[in-house]
Amino acid sequence: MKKNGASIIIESLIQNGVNTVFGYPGGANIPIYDALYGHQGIRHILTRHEQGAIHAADGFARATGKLGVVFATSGPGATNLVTGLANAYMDSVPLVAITGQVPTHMIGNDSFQEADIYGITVPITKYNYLVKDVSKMGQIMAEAIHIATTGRPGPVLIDVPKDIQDMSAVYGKYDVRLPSYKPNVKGNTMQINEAIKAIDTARRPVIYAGGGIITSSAVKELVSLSRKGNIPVVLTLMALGSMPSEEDLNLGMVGMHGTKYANLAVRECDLLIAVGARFDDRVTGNPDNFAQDAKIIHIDIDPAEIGKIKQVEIPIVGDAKTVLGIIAEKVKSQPRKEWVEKIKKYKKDYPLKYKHSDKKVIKPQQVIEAVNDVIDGDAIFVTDVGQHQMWAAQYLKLKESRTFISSGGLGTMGFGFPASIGAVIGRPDKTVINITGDGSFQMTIQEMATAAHYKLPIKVVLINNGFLGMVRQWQQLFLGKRYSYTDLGESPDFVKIAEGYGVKGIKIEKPDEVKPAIEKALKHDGMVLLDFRVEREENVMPMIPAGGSIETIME
Ligand SMILES: Cc1ncc(C[n+]2csc(CCOP(=O)(O)OP(=O)(O)O)c2C)c(N)n1
Repeated sequence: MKKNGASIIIESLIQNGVNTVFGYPGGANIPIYDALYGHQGIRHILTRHEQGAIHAADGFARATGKLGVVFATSGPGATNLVTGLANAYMDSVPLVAITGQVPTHMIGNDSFQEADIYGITVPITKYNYLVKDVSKMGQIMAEAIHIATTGRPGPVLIDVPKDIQDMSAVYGKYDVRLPSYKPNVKGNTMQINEAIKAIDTARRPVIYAGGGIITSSAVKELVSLSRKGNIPVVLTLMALGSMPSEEDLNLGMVGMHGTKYANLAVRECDLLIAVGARFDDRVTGNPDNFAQDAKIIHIDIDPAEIGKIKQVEIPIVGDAKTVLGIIAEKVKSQPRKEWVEKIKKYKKDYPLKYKHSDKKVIKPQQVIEAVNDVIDGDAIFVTDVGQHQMWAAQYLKLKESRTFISSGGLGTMGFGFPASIGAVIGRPDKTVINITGDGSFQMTIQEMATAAHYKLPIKVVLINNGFLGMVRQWQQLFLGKRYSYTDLGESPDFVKIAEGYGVKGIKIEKPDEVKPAIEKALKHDGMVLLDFRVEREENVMPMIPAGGSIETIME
């Protein structure tokens, strides 16, 4: 059957199980929006900014495990997607972005709202296309979705000139055959056997789990390997939630703001089993000193990650779930009593801690603890970037995967609130809580209009310290308190802003009001913005300074 390019886009999405799209229209994608008009198969969420749309699509993908899809027009619409694409690329999120482009014959003429989004996004997408022939539209859609969602997931951009959207072609069924793209899922048997032998003979092994555990749904396999071999687990920011916080052998986050016991375990291990993790500098500090006495097994679906930062003795290219499944089944069950006792002692001796306030000022950590008390891990938490993000990562109690959503690799302020929109659209059965800072929230604050319009019951926990807190912390610790342009000055009236957008706002200034306010917000049907005025100069501890190691830890 013949369809125009715009309808082919919509039909391919539906055929591939996509029923939710986030986006923003403009001159160059009018035909795509026209194809959507009155369409029953796809729900389109209109945000207030393209950055909001792409972070929402990203949050939707992270919360559900499904593909996120975003539409934007040419020029400024497309360039507004750049941060979101880079964000999804760094965190391996499956996303397809479809941008309108000026008509084919006008490309290269500096036409109105023309930007070479194909060229701009080459380094921040897994793959990208400029469609020049409508007869390829169906095939390109099938390929793009396949590439975005398989192997190591990532964002794919398809730039579609307006005339291609209007032209017609036959639309059928498409096989994806990409000879040069074949992710290796199974892993090499000899290397897997070598890994099993190394685990069986290790006395002090540690599993270093990354976001790949969540992407490949390897949670069960991870927990089973840890329990069977009595192997402690340290998690990256991206892997939080992949092992229940309550699990004894879960040592929480590792790295710059990780727990001291997680970092000590890595320092002392004789075998590091890295799975779906990429030895990011916020984890390793100085890579030479990271797990310096350990043999390293590295399991990753992306061969480019292996050996990139750290020399590895046993490389395994494969899917985390498949490979861990085999390893967990075959390793010997071992008590490893001495090692486990040592870890338990570290956990007891070096707990996360902060000075409780004199009852007059709210401590940010106390807000997160109150969230735990009220929610008991039964929510999806979405953070922004800064101190509040690290406190959330340290203190939140989590029960299952896909319940901690955060911008890890790019560290994008302004990600959290729109990503919460995506999360709540994808998981309407869950309470969605955005933990944010006054700096981050103001970067995409306009999306409150989207939340109000679609009646999305997001609860925003705003840790308001009046500072760009994380930068201020570095200025305090390393630059002798030279607070250069990090003081945000007088806070705006967030309650009034919330009310202006048609949602509820509550300002909280006293420690004993913290918990009741969270309870009240949860009882309220719609969105609530909780503006917690907290201690202005609290620091995130422990901290291993950039490029440092456990020896340089600040507590
Ligand atoms: C888009 C963007 N710009 C700048 C930064 C650098 N940066 C990292 S954390 C931070 C401060 C964040 O402030 P806020 O959101 O208020 O959170 P807090 O650290 O106070 O909890 C800044 C400016 C960033 N990560 N992202």
